[in-house]
Amino acid sequence: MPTVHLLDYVAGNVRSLVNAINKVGYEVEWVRSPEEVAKAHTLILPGVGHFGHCLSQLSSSGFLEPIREHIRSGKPFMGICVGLQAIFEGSAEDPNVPGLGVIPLQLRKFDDKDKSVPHIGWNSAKIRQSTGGLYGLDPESKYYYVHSYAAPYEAGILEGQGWTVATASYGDEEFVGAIARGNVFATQFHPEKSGQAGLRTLRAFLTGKKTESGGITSATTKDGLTRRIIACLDVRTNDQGDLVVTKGDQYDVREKDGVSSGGQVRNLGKPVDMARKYYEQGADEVTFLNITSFRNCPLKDLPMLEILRRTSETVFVPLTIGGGIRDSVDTDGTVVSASEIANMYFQSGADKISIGSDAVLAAEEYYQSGKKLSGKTAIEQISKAYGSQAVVVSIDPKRIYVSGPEETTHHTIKTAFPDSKGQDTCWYQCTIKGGRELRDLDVRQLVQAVEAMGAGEILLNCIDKDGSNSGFDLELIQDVKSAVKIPVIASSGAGNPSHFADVFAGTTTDAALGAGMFHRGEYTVADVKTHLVDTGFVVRKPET
Ligand code: 1PR
Repeated sequence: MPTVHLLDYVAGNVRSLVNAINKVGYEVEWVRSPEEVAKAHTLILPGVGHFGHCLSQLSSSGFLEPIREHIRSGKPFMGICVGLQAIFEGSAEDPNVPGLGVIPLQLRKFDDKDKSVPHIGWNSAKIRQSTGGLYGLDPESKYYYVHSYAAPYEAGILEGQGWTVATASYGDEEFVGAIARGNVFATQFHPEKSGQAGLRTLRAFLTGKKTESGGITSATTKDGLTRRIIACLDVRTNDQGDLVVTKGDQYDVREKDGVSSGGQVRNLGKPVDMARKYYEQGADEVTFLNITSFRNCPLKDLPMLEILRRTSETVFVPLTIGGGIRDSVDTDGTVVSASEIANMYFQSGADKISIGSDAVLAAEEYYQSGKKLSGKTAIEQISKAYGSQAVVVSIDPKRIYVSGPEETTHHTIKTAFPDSKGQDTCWYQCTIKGGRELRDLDVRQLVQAVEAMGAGEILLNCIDKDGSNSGFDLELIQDVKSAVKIPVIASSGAGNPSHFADVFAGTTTDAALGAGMFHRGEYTVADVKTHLVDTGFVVRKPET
């Protein structure tokens, strides 16, 4: 296999990039010191975390000049995500840290007035010049982006400097999605997470086919994010000791034996095989939740790491892993920080980690301290090191009815679905340990606290709706959407494709997740997307 050199300057998730490079027929060799840069023919700079963190690491390790020299020499260079941002002069994210300065322009933050930030999901990369292709980019394809800062696009400026530019729009902001000049190519999106469309671009770059045009595809030409569909796999060990995909009914995952529950753990299949099936059906992301992680130390939970490793070899869309991400003590007494656990997951192929119980406890402390950020919570530490987009907070709320807002100190909503006593006011109580323990914290308090701590996304479950097949809790979802700027994933209750159309039409949710209806084989992810297209929504169509 021919070799590609990948710059290793900071711990992070580059496993999926290595897998994607292998997939298109190349071997990866790491560049771990500035001296090694010179031996690279094709050099890739993957981007991890913040602009300032990335550039400071590169600078303090002495990489900046060797990278500039590589670029000047005319040998192929590719930057991905923050790797694209690095070739600019600087970023509003860290105004005191200079970039490589190949492009004399500054990056700026997306305006969050009327949209979620970070910008997470599948968007376009349309070439602005009318002639020629660009490393297989297709104006009809969708690519996976995850970032809060971007290079704003102004027609003609970059082109005047000899760059070919592909752009995407987010709300009314147009930004650089990919850019190329001579030996330099950079993408704001992650080709390694963009399914076949991303692999096509990576292959075209590595084989030097700059003018190759895209090869497909889907019918949509509309700008902006597509409706993101996520397949979720709750994983746990069954009574035979095998790691299986299971699915609860209001979080009870045991088979119901006549009227009472308490039978065997529901076994719906094998995690790696099912993740791959959903990827092939067109899932935009796959999430694994290790639902019994609170019982044992995740460090001993090697099968979950193995599941990630194997899944990331064949699934080229973002992978999220949740369960047990908190400061822990290993069985031999070693203290292991949440960041170290997250790092193990990232190294094994996860793109995002999801925090449940620990986020609730951290939010309680945040309010007890008068809304002071300690800097020590798992959310703060992981988002500082890997970027907020890598930190999802998974919430397991329960609906609590009250006679009126005065009956509780918590934030209430008026509901169109009164309880059996006719009470039409309710609040959403946070729980931990998979719904087993109720806490004196409402969902609004939780989401605002974790947003302040640096979480990048909310995975919003609902215990009342889980496994009910009765549709999402639109009231809960819209209430949470109105409380935060970060993206929200609606979860719990999907029973058929029209429930997805309902949640996109009835709320401003950023993504929607399904589990049971996919696992039981009642509907495929493709069925959901077909229905969404039929009802007027834009989705990413999987490419072959
Ligand atoms: O608290 O950080 O260790 O994380 C534990 C994680 O495990 C949390 O994200 C929590 O939501 C999850 N979890 C814990 N117990 C259960 C359980 O089911 N007994 N699963 C559980 C949560 C909810 C969704 C589900 C949707 C969609 N599962 O992920 O997939 O409700 O289901 P549906 O479409 O079939 O209705 P920590």
